[in-house]
Amino acid sequence: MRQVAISCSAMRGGTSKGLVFLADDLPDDRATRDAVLLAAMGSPDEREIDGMGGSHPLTSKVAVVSPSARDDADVEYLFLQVWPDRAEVSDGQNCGNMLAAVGPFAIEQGLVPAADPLTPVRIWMRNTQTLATASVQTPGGLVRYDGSARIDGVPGTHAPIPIEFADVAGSSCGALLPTGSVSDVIEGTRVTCIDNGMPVVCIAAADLGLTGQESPAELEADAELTRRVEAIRLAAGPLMNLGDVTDKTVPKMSLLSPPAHGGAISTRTFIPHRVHEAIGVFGAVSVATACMLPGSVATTVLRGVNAPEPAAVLARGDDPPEPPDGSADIEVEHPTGFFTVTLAVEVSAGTITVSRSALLRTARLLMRGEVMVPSAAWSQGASR
Ligand code: NQM
Repeated sequence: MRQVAISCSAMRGGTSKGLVFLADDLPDDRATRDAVLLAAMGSPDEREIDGMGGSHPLTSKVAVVSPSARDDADVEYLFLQVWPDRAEVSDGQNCGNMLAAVGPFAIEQGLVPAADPLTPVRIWMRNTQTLATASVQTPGGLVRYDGSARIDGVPGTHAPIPIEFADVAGSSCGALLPTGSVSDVIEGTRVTCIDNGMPVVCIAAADLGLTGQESPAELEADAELTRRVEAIRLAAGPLMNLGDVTDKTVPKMSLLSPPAHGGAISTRTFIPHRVHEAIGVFGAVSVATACMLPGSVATTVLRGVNAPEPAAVLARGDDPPEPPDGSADIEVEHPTGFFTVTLAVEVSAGTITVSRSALLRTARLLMRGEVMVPSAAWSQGASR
């Protein structure tokens, strides 16, 4: 069987892992591109045994990077989720974890000249048409991966990659609160539907008969729970302007409970069928934002516990005496630790605008070379 070699890098981005390609190295035609990526990753097959995928949505990811013609961006990033067990490649969501790999990759590939000692890389995120700036350590003009930054869900320490977002509210659903309300009842369960970079449905774990401290494996094994969560998700999709979400990876379903380890809130997140071992980047940003919205499921869960300061500020009323800048670090607890989101909000006439969000990730180049793709993928693409 003839195989075709395609240049790519294998990279860890945050708590995810996948292949990173230059757009020019992939077929232009979308069906052919998808067939090539499925073959490269070994999908469809739960174990992805005949490819590079890691048999879990978090390790079956692809980032496609290209130079940008925009004035406000250096490079463009398209995230593609390759389903391990289904012959499907989806651009229907963004991924803030693989985003962490884009800056280092762009510098390594010569798309962005390295400064010394730090290179800011402005990244246009094509999935959500929004902008991020990642600061990559480049002492002596070389990308540095080692360092002292620790993120939960990744062993060891690495060079920090702080990432800033200007405005990601409503980037998938058209509005921060796509249903027009801070809380709704869907399928008999109170929810907050929110999109601050990722469409997320927040549910109080207690409303599903859970403590919220269950392990991902326990939650995935609970057939009645997964059925109920999926029923809420399918009903929430159209209300969040996402249409029929049966075959989509959004919205994510985040079960919230009071913090158990000194953070702001505790989470268990269906993404949407497997349960995340941590929490997605934009998933965490959206949950943290819900913590700042009076009347949301998150603030209800937090009532009486150590709610983050902005929630208390905002709860004082629609017209606070001094406009609070509302900047806060919110520690989102997840199954393997914490995810810290820095948020700045502005409140005016009772409406909330998220003016800034920031967070810390790390990334590492794992392998650079060529992925070998059976040539049959090109004819499969033509018939897709
Ligand atoms: O929410 C998992 C991940 C993600 C996506 C998912 C992500 C994000 O952890 O920005 O990073 O929710 O599908 O990589």
